Amino acid sequence: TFSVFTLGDALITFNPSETGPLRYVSAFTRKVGGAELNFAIGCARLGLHTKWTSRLGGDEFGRVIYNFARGEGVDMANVEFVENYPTSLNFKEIREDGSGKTFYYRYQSPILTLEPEDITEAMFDGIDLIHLTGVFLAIDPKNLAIVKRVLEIASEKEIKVSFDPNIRLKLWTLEQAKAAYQEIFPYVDILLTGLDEIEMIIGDASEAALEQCAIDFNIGQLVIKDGGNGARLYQDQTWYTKEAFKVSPIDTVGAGDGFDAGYIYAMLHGYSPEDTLEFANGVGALVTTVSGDNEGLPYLQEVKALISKEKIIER
Ligand code: KDG
Repeated sequence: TFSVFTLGDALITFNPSETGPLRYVSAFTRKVGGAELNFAIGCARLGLHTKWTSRLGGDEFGRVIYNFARGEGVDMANVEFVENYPTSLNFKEIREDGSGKTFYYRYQSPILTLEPEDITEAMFDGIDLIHLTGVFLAIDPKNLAIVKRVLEIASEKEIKVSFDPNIRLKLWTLEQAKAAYQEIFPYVDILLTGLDEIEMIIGDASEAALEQCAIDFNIGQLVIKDGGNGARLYQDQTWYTKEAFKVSPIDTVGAGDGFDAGYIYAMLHGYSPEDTLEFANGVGALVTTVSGDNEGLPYLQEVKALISKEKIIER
């Protein structure tokens, strides 16, 4: 079994009971979210050993997140509770097509208590891949130092690094995001980015500009996610493309994290570039068919069934 490491904040996510403007929604379902935790759950469901590093509120909601993640089989050895830092909340608005808006109540997140010294070499024993995202960086300027410490250990131990910019302009400005990415990209082996995101970051999403970005930052695998239009990969001076699966989305939040988990699973297992993209597309598509940020993350058999169009016996 391959082992992956990720690090990030989690929130209680409130999914609306109906679509449309949040101001008219009066009932919500309490769920769990957080980009890196979604990724961790995705990896665990596919069968990877997944270590998540985080800090949770020492409150009832912190326990909900802990028990949920542990129940999904995520390795919680690096997760601690902190008192007097209430768990952050995220209220979602969802439109008819499954897309939506995010309303954060995230002021003093428990993960602000994580320090660079808390990152030890021993945490990375046996780790095959480290996955980081821009959400963690966006939460606090200090988190760049933590990420740099992780990247230092990654280069020392020659562990592959994947990164998803996950731009959240409700948490920081594009200028702040770009400055941080400039520092991170040179250490990234696999960049998993939305097409709109990379366009915001480098100002141009033409193939020539993307190829230049991969060269400038020495990114071995540049993966471009484009939702319902499929995904592309630039690797060894070659472009690979794979169309998306046709599904009826009801909640698209978390699809990108699922794609990342699928990509990393397939890549670690030596799938070809096209098969890796197809597997990742499959995971992303399945996430959108279930309400919640991570509930739709599939088990291995479910992705395989989608890809091979094999019928799962249901009754
Ligand atoms: O990628 C999905 C995440 O955005 C969601 O689960 C909540 O972590 C979150 C965030 O900060 O937006």
